Amino acid sequence: MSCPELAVLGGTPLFEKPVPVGQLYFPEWEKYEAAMRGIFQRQYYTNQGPLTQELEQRLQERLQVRHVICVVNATIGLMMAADALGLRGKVIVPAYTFIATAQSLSWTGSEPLFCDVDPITHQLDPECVERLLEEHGAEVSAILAVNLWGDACRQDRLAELARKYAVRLYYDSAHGFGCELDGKPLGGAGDLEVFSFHATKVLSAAEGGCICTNDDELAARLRNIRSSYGAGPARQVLRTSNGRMSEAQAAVALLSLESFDSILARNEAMFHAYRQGLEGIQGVRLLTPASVSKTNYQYVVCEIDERAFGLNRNELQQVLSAENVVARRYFYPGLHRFVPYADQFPDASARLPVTEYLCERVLQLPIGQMIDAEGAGRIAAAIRMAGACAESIRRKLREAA
Ligand code: T4K
Repeated sequence: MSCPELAVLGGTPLFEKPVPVGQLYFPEWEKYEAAMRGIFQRQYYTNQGPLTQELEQRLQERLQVRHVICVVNATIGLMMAADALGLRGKVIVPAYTFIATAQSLSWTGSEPLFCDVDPITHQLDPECVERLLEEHGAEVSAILAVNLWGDACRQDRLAELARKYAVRLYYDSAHGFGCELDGKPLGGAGDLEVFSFHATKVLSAAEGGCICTNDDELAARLRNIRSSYGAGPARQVLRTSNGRMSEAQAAVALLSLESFDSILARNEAMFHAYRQGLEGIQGVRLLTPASVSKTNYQYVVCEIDERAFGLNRNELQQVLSAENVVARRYFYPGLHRFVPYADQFPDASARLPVTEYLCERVLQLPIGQMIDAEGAGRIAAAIRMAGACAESIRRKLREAA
């Protein structure tokens, strides 16, 4: 590849159609049609139908947990979790995560207390958690940790802190389905874990998610919240909601589960193609999930160092966009800069240096159904060329602005 071949400098885009950032694995049409026919024949759409029950059973076995409670999406799952845990006051949460993590607290009446993350792994930093626990004492009722990018937090250290300071600990594992820590599937840590089965996730229900717990009482409360006192033994709860997963969602998730091993194998091949293709490019760091014993390759995450690469992250995103590669800036900005938190925590930026740093440098590259290992290699080659042609690209972008 040479400079003029880059689409931003007048070449032909690498891909004819935009390639989205992640996953979107669709089941085979014939299998989907058969599953939908079953729903039509049974005339049963939702409310713990046979497909949802089967999915919960299978997930319990796979994740080795006592209870899996399927929900309409992970955001609602996190809101239900905060209510079922009876959280009040402040909840420690990373500032570097998707907005839904903190919003689940705002919806249920507690206040996020933003914590920084580790610069190498991007996971919640236990040292920062401990500082906040010391500083805010009894005002803190829980730690909501996030297992990010197909990797995991330092769960042993977080569990120690939760015990020492007598607070709840639960996990937003939206990115974590299929990952293993020390050979054990994510899902059974803390009081509970919440997974996302959004279409952009490795396991897809189109929209969907589940809450996992080994606590029988918590599970009973969650089931009452999910269905407005519908399924399971009755429990009085503070608030009910409608977090039910439909049979159509469960059907997609069951088909996705059937292909799960081949999905991970495809992802692995793409990740290796990126690793090979990006090797040795100055100023581009590809994150390799290192805390887990098995990753799901949920995201391909790069850090761009402008000084070494020649372009900053936003400029590289524009270069890739011209190639029809929809690279994303997850997460931008840090949660402490969103309404209403920016007004509530005006000095948060100074306390969150790693979050601030990552929000300016991190870029996600496509992985999943819409691409393959060869395509990943071509994207990596375009990134290499962008670094080599940085000066001309900058000039071109300035002219276009
Ligand atoms: N916690 C964490 C740490 C999370 O990352 C998330 C969600 C949650 C909690 C909440 O989980 P859910 O309530 O969503 O179950 C996306 C996803 O929608 C979201 O699930 C994900 N994390 C977040 C990181 O990214 P957006 O708004 O940035 O992008 P979206 O979904 O519109 O699409 C991504 C790309 O895929 C686009 O380029 C368009 C393409 N696309 C998307 C869909 C849905 C398609 O081509 N076809 C499609 O059907 O949020």
